[in-house]
Amino acid sequence: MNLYTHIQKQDKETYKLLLAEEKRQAEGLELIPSENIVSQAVREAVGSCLTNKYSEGYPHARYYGGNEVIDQVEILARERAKKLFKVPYVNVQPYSGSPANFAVYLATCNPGDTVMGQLLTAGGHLTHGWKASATAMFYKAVQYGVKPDGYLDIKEIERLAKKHKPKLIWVGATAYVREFPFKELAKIADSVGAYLAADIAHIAGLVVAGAHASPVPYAHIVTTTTHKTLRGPRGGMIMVTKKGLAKDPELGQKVDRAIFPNLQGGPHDHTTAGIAVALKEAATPKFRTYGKQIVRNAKALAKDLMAEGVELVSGGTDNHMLLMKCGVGRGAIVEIALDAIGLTANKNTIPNEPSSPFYPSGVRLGTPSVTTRRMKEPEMKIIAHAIVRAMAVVEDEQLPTEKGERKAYLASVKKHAHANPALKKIHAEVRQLCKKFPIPDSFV
Ligand code: DSN
Repeated sequence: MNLYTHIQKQDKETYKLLLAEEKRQAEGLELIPSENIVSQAVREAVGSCLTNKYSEGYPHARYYGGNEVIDQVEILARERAKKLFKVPYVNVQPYSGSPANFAVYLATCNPGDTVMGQLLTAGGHLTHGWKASATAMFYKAVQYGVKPDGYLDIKEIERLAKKHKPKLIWVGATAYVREFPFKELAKIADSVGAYLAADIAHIAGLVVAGAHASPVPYAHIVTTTTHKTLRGPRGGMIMVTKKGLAKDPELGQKVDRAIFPNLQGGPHDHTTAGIAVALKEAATPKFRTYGKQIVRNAKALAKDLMAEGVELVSGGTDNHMLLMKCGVGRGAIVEIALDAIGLTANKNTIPNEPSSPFYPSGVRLGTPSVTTRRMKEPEMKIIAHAIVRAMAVVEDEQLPTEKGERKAYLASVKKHAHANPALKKIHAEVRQLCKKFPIPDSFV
């Protein structure tokens, strides 16, 4: 089905690019754990006439006229989110996860206040206080890490919290393979009077499906993106819990103000409609089965990879993601080899990273997208075997110690990988697998 008939007629260049990306997505497998594939229903919402509207403000309190329908769309998305996550207050306007998180700082802290979050190189997110993020420029960020076994170091978090008395503590990450200990973190936050904000961007769909514990009973605020395991459009949400409202009855209004007018302008109403549609999908029994299968697939992939000799951070996974240890600074080399066989993954730091965030030593894999394509455990075995064989092809490649040589070296690895006969053969097998599991357009 050609979804782009008008673009085809009036803009050949963009049309060609869209078709190329459709082909890339159909003929390869996305193993980046933060990516997913939305339903046609979500795409229709995002491509709808709602993109034409400005609606600064909130339902029934807008700065522009003509928002009667938009109000209903926003209320629908909010109500669905409230019911699904069991929270009393939701803001669905954040453009994505980073502004959602920044709004939490604005709602709970003053510039210069101390905050705590998981270190980026130990799996945390930029916006949890990493030095290159605005969050560390405007707030005094204390960072915590993980133990050698890959689990959060609760004792260290408690020691740091007692020492630094942060106003806000983050729990949540972008590269953490274990279940988040929300209860323990809440105990620590409560003991120092800090707000606990849970960033569940990665695991929101698992939480909804009952495949991961919910932070809602423990955190004051919960943020998420809507496009990862939740399988919605690119966007964000901020939820205030009952516990949050008990700590500060005005927290909801503070969050709203932080998003608009403090941080953002008009909301992306077409995205809000897409979020509403995705939340309806996520409330179905089918989605519960889907979320659980994501985790089963990740565990299967972990087991199959380890059986073939791959070393994983923390020796496995509890969620949708795994982190392969690839050797010092070799993450990019393995990413290139996987790319050459049609598997898209991303190089990533590993705990106690021996190299650097630019040239890290791991590769992050995830199963949300392949599970959306209805793959199960037998397919994870095929994917694991493909990964292991691709890694073997590049096993002698080493990142140059001389920093100035690295870029050219990786470009040459890429060129050779795409011409390598062994990798070409595996790529053909991956294409066959993709044909058997096409991208579905509906999930309900
Ligand atoms: N970019 C997201 C991820 O890949 O995890 C985090 O923001």
